[in-house]
Amino acid sequence: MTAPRPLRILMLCHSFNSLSQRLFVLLKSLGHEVSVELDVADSVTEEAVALFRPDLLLAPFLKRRIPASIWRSTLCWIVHPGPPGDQGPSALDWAVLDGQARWGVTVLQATDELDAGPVWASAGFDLRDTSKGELYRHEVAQAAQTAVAEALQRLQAGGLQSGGAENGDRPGPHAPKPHWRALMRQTDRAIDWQRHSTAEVLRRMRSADGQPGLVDQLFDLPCRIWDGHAASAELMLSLPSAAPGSLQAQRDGAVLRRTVDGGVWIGQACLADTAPAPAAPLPSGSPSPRFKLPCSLLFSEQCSALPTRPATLARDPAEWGELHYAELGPPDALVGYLSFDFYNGAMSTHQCRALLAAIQQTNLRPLKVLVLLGGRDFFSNGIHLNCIEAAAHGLGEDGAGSAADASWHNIHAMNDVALALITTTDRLTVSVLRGNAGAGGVFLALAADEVWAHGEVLLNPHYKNMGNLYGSEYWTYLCPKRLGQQGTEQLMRQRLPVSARSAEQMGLIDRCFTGPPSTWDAQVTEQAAWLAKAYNLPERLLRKQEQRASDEAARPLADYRQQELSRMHRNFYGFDPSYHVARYHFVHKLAHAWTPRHLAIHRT
Ligand code: COA
Ligand code: THG
Repeated sequence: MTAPRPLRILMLCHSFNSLSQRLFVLLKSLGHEVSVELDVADSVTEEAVALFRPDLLLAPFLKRRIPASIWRSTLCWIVHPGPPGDQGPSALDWAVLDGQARWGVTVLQATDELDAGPVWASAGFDLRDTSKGELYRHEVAQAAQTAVAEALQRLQAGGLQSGGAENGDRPGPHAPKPHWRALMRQTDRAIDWQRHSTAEVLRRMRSADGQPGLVDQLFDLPCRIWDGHAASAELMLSLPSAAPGSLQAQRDGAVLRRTVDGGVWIGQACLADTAPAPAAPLPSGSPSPRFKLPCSLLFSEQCSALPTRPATLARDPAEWGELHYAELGPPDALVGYLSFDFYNGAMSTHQCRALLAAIQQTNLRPLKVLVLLGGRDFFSNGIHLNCIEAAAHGLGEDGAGSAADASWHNIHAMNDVALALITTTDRLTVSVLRGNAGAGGVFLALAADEVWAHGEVLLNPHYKNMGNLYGSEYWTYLCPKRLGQQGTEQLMRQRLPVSARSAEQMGLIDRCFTGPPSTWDAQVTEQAAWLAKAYNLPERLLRKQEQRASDEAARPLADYRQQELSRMHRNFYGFDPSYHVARYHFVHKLAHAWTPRHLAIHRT
């Protein structure tokens, strides 16, 4: 049997989000020629189809209707985050809110009726009790890859003779019963604090994760909220009794709100368009922010009256907190595990400083190996663009008076974390990417001796997409060590997502776990324990110390930092406003006006 001919595939997306990127790297790894067009306007999509003449148009994340002028002449597939038969724009939201036990992803053909076309393939998964965003980036992405790969096999097995739906519908393997579910409204998931249990509140919040968030009130101001976590029973017992709905404490940027049977930590909020400014001392002229922020930053004035209830580092993981530390293994082969589960992987100045303090605390422990686990959902996405943007609204961390100052503080704080890792030479350090990493978050990972990744992780190891940012985190030291100068330049120039597997192949990371996802955590502990008790560990550490000393003699780390930061200073404070414009667009989620040329290869 001859290998099927590669296809020309045009991806049409509302934005080039994590699911689109996962399918992009899958299609490229299968040898197809892939171009991307963002869904700006029908006429622009028609132009893209005319230019690229794709065999297939694939829509992994599309909110608008594909016009008949396109789906009648070109085979178009929709990746729908629901099982066969499920239809509508809020598929995952409903699945989470309804507490479904199993869910799925369907590849269906676009026709006139939304989500009702022939099914080409589907894949199912068990629905974990977690947020929509996390499901979307893990289970949904995984099932989407399986279903798209299967649909492509069917397409290639049947040849390309039948194009659009009109020249011969090809019914899928199943004939699902259609079930339309309308757009979820805020009233469908509204919280009644006088009535709903903690579990009920969390389910409602989790159904709204990412977008659109859940409409509620904090400090009597209408807002949308995200990032809910159950408070422990011990903590609730330690607090004065209060009516359900009362705000009682703060921790790690979150506020604690009492429910009828416990409490919920609320991490993030965004003021409703109708809400007045949250705090009196906003500098005159600065509009109040209308984007997602940590609650304690958005409501800093109100939060000053709430007691802070910090979580200790090494504690029962059931007690929620962003940072967590645990040790495993015998005293002579002790492994420390430090996780930093920051919402969306974004790391503000405060969060970087807290992480640095935690790393310094672990330095006092007699460890052989320190494992940096990042967060469950993301390893890290670098500096916190929303917190930086907040400075332009008079809400900068530490009183940063401008977004440029806030960016400057944040990158210094990130660099301090990277520096602490690079200069830890009395033990081995390992970064474990359990979720995606982007920009500075990738290079932070490279500051460890070894970098391992879960099999389905996606990396975006470049900075330029954020208004041509130069980048720091010692990338000019760390990346050439792994890829050489040429490889580094190519990676930075390409600005494309990279799968963990290809990152391993190119030498950017050391190990990518295979096998079922349920085994990855166990593989991490097994491998880390093995490193810690390896007979040659003392020699390895000696070599590491010698290498660091000779690197330092050749060119001090301070020099790398200074060179990178001089370029970043220009990005933050210079004449070219590209970074500030790009960040503004990103944080405010403004619609794309065009597709970046490095994605739309049909336009180059
Ligand atoms: N600083 C601050 N924020 C950062 C950041 C940084 N350095 N890096 C990333 N982020 C944020 C992004 O702004 C985004 O914010 P959000 O929580 O407001 O969405 C978040 O991290 C995740 O990044 P992104 O890549 O944009 O999204 P995703 O693809 O990983 O996540 C969902 C997707 C589920 C969260 C969300 O986009 C969604 O609801 N999608 C719906 C999909 C769907 O059901 N479609 C049906 C039609 S077919
Ligand atoms: N056929 C065609 N185009 C499509 C799909 C299709 N485009 C993408 C679409 N499937 C993905 N699924 C949906 C399903 C429903 C809705 C949007 C995308 C939807 N939208 C409402 C609207 O646009 O008015 C309301 C949504 C809103 O208000 O945000 O119902 O199968 N040709």
